[in-house]
Amino acid sequence: MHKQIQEALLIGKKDEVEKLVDQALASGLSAGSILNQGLIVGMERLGVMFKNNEVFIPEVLVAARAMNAGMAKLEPLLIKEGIKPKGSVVIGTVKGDLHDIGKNIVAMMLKGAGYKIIDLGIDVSPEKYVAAARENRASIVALSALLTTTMVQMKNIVEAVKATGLGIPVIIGGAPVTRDYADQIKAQGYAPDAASAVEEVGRLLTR
Ligand code: B1M
Repeated sequence: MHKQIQEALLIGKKDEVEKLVDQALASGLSAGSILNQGLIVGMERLGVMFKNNEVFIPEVLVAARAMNAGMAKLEPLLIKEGIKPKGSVVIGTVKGDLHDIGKNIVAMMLKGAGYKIIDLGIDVSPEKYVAAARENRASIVALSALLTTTMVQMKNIVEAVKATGLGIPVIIGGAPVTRDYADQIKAQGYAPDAASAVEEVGRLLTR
């Protein structure tokens, strides 16, 4: 059943994922096992395929929609089962920047990997990141920028998060962003794509 859920997710069959999740629950599988061995493994497989250029943005978006549909069915049960998220991620596109497709994919992949996502959307000020990080006791703050003119905002946010003294790491990414730039502005994490972002967040939170 888990395998069938993964396969339906990989081809973005939202209705099929919903139907299979219902069937899996009816057959007595726990919401936690459906999440971890079905949906999350499916999303991990998709992440690898995306990284290897075997699937592209449109496929990722439809799979993400299917993942969300499956998650929506499981969410109330997971809360009842007491499955704790791996950590909470405050994510957004930096101030002045309206590009959100990549950020949404990163958020979706992280959600698929079991993190709680607090998505602040686009054009997010340093103050807003910091307030959301405090309010949600964030494990990590994730910044996306697509413009060379807005990636400079990342430095302000890294500094603002550091100034809270909460010790929350910051991960950055987006087309113009590089590992060198992350080092330069002292961001703890960097990832070139969504699948690597999941790996990098995992690495930063188990340090
Ligand atoms: Co804009 N735009 N755009 N645009 N746009 C680019 C980025 C540009 C490269 C196009 C070009 O000139 N060739 C260029 C930037 C040049 C530069 O600064 N280097 C550009 C420009 C100039 C502009 C405007 C200034 C144009 C204008 O108005 N004159 C304007 C700026 C608006 C603003 O933000 N203030 C503008 C506007 C727009 C639209 C609104 C029309 C639209 C955005 C719609 C939306 O996002 N909802 C748009 C789009 C679609 C693009 C292109 C065509 C595609 C971007 C995209 O979604 N890619 C883009 C050209 C291009 O990239 N080929 C372009 C797909 C997406 C999945 O990839 O976002 O890179 P990406 O995300 C990847 C990775 O980067 C990474 O993972 C993702 C998945 O693998 N990643 C992270 C992203 N965030 C991450 C965070 C992480 C880790 C990894 O950790 C937290």
